[in-house]
Amino acid sequence: MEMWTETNPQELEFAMSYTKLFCLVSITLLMLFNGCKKDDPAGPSNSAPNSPYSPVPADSATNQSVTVNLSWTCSDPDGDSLTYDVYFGTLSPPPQVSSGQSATTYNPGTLAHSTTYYWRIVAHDNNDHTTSGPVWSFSTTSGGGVAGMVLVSAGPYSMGADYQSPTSLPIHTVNVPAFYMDIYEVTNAQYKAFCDSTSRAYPPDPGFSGMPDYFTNTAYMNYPVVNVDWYDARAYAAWAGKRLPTEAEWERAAKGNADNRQWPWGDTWVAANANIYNNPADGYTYTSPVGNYPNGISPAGCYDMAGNVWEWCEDDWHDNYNIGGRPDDGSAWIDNPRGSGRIGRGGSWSGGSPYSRCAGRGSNNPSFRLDTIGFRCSGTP
Ligand SMILES: [Ca+2]
Ligand SMILES: [Ca+2]
Ligand SMILES: [Ca+2]
Repeated sequence: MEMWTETNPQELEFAMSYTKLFCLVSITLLMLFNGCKKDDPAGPSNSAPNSPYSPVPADSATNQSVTVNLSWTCSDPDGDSLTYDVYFGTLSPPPQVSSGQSATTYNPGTLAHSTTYYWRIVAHDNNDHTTSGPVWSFSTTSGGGVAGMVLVSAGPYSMGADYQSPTSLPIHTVNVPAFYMDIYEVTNAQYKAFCDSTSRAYPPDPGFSGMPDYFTNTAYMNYPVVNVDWYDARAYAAWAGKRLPTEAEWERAAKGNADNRQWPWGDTWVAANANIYNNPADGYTYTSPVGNYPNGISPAGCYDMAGNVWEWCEDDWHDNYNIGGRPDDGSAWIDNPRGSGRIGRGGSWSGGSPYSRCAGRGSNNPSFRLDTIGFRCSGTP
């Protein structure tokens, strides 16, 4: 019987291991069960919301309207009600712009043309779970033309006026083809980009009291550039892929073609609509930021066509419109050889309201730099 009582060491070891494993699994299961009970005494578990999807505009979409509304879709595996935080802007990642909204749409207001925007949605369920969606992007249309410009329609209008000095006579019909016009006067920031990329000299400081380093100070980057001569203005326009407006284009963009109005907004002077001299209602002693007077906008949609800074045009100066050789097709009136004066339009911060009228005309030597003269550009479609 020795054989029977003899113990096989391998069998013993296996039996002991099996017992150990059984105990271990039992203890683990017990711990897990107790753990669940401890963490979620209320009952069924909660799942986080699904990631927001189906963005409108679609991710990476181009040529989107500047008035586009954002929308998206989202759901929760448990059917919980959801709220959303919206992040939106031109930076990536974008900053938060809305918090805890229940709507799956967001209106970002009117956007800029030719700009890329980034956005992201964070979904919250009503059980404190959060899911962040990816960063989406889209870009806006150029406006059917050129960024920062309006397309002025073709057609006849009455150029000149009898309310102004004889230099604006006679009133005559001009047939201007469609053209683009800058919405704003050219700013310090825009002109500085041109100088920096072409090694052109910065304009002299105008010395406006209380406005140090007018051209380079970031506080004035959205103010109109001044102290640029006609050649500077022309060079900038060419660099920007544009050109200087003709005198006929400038006046058409300022007063429209429906009536021969005196100012861009109508026939009555409104002190709060334009930056001129000795006019407390406009709020500025020297120049003002471009686009500062929305009620002074022209029928074409251009700002500051009355006052702020005089604006160079392409044409040579002529004392009135009776002189032979006047073009009536909207082109620039240019002498051969070129004359000694160039046209300026719209008056400035340094002149009275009569000078800011749409048909008013000024002349300066093309090489003069003055703290009252800037410009805007036009373009051919
Ligand atoms: Ca949930
Ligand atoms: Ca003023
Ligand atoms: Ca102006």
